[in-house]
Amino acid sequence: MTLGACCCVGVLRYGEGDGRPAGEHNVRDLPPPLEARAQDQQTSYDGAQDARHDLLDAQVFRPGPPRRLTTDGESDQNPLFSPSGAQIAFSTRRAHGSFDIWLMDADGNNATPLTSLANHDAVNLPGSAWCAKTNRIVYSSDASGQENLWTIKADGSGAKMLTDGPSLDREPTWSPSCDRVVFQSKRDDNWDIYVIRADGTQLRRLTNDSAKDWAPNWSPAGETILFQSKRSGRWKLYTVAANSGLLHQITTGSSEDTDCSWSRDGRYVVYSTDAGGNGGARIAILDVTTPLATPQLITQGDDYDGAPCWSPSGRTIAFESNRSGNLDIWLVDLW
Ligand SMILES: [Ca+2]
Ligand SMILES: [Ca+2]
Repeated sequence: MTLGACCCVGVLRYGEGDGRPAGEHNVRDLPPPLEARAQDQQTSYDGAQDARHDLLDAQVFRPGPPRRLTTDGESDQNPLFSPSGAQIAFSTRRAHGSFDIWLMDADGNNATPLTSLANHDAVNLPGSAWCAKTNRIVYSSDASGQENLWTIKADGSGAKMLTDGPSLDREPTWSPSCDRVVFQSKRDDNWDIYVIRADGTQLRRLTNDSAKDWAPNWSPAGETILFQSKRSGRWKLYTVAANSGLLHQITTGSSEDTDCSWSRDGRYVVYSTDAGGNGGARIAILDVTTPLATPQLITQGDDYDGAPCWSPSGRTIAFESNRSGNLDIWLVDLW
């Protein structure tokens, strides 16, 4: 696919399809026997956070009906709450054929372009891509002719390129103090997770696996980075410690789990999953601080819901959905 083509499933990525396999929907695994789980704990993932299966039976939240926030005929994707919660940034092709980042009020009013790159793309990730301290949004763009990381102030001024060179750098988010950016890059011929300081120095590779590692989001609670990886054969969620590189698998089972980001207190992870329906994908929430916790579906139905982002107040999830017939930004209140 050419640059600028949208996969329309999963977090928006130009140039590459989501890879979600057909015919694997409506599959809900039972958890493996206790013996098998004990073995898994030793070999593949964090025993303290065991049992991230497709059970979907947690009852922590009481979500209301989803509310549609945008109605434009073009694709509106990747909602990103401002630090105050008053605005939402998103990626859209409204202005011209390429993607730009737009801002709107949290009620959907006053949508205006933040970037305006005819013939080039600018794409933000949901989650921790908008820094409260500097009011800068970090994003990926091919404005220089190559796919690099950029930052821009939320008033549209001061766009700066953070990485350069021919490597593919995508899907950046800030560390909690905004002194570092975590992102996915193919600079070593393989999609892995990297960290770089906000001044463009001290690039570090965090993962090194032949499978795709995508869409990292930095925990607001500390030095843990959440991402999605296909290293088990399906998209599953993992965390990696920013300092030690220690890896934990967060979700297991037969579902495809993507588009992960954090609640503002770092207790919950919100993500998109094809578990719990007859196709499409739904929004799920998982408590990653409680052993044996199971996910809870926050949206229902067989449409596609993806790219969720938690509001700063904690009450609302913004997400992209095709339930209206094309991709729009939707909200769901958790109580
Ligand atoms: Ca990899
Ligand atoms: Ca739309």
